[in-house]
Amino acid sequence: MSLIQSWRWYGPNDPVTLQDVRQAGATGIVSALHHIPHGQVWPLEEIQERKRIIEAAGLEWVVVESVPVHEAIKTRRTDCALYLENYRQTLRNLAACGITTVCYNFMPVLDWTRTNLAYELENGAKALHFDWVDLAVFDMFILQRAEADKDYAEEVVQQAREKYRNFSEEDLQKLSDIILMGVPTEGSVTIPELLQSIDIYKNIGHTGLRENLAYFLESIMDVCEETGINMTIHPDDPPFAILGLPRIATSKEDLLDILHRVDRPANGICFCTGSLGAGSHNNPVDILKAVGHRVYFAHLRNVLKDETGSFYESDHLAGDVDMFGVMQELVRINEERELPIPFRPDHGHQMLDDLHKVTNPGYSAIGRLRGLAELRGLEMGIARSMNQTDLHEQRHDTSSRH
Ligand code: DNO
Repeated sequence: MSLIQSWRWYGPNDPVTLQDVRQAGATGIVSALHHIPHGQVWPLEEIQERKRIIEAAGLEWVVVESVPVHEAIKTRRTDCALYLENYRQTLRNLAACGITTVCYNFMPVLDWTRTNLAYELENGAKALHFDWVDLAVFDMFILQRAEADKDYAEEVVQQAREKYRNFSEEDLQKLSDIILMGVPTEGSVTIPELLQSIDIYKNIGHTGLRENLAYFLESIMDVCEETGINMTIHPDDPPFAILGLPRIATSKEDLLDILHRVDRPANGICFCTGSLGAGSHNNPVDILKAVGHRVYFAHLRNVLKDETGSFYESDHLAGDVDMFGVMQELVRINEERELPIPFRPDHGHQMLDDLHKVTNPGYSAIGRLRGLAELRGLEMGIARSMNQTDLHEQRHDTSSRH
């Protein structure tokens, strides 16, 4: 049984069509009802309609990414009960349609964060980039967060000051738009909103956020267990505290803490090699070995870090993440499962013909097609050689018994 080769599809408005996805060779779709405002119940009919479209194209909707967790829940605001009830209802509706793997994240306010969405590589392709100096420019001079400079290395602060001096209004606006943008289609936050949230999270802190996550999980576990849903938390991207906001899914310790606090099979992980791999404190293969029993979904991509910890998204098989090691472990875990684990090539370079198109950052077709093809080949090679080794060992066993 192979892994389910999947593809994130943003829905009927995605410039990449389901036919394109089929040509890329994926069989599973990862999708969400992005048009429904955070916190509202996803109506059964709309889920059915999305499923119908996906199936009409000969594909299967295997994972929901994401059912967003409303800020009221993350911050455990006084009105959070309402949002928890809505979340529970959305899960019931999804399960009624047979979709039982749900991805979510617990990152405060912002989802994934980059400072450049079109970082040009030597070969002319474009990648997503995270640069500490640019983040410091944003934090110190645009956001003007109190004592922001204390959170960066001395050289980063120096370089940020210098860069700021040379930045035009337009450069600043561009940087700000990129950082404030979460997932395309889910809208951006404004500077005043972000500052306000930073204050709220200051009071919650790291410990409080961990407790709020456990409270969220405990509040939905009965629905998950009744309906067969597995929740998968996406690691924080990047995997460190930024802009003074706490982060609680950044490392092996964090993930183990999440699994132990709510120690139920439905409390699972979306194993994202790129998010975890961006932290020099992380070894993705080692992490997968520790939490693999609860991994129900995987995002596979690679990153290359420099000495300051800034990074860009590199080719899927070439970077700091040992993709061979990850795939080997994933194939091994999958062998023991009744239901295969879906993985998707997470992000891809904007390349070839896509350079002339307007695409969702990270989600153009051709770069992901390349990633999927490489990962699929890697999977096949590993699975075959594992089976051959098994066969060889079996033969060896029987012949030695004679
Ligand atoms: C970025 C994605 C994230 C992810 C969410 C999951 O491309 O990996 O946006 O979908 O964080 O909730």
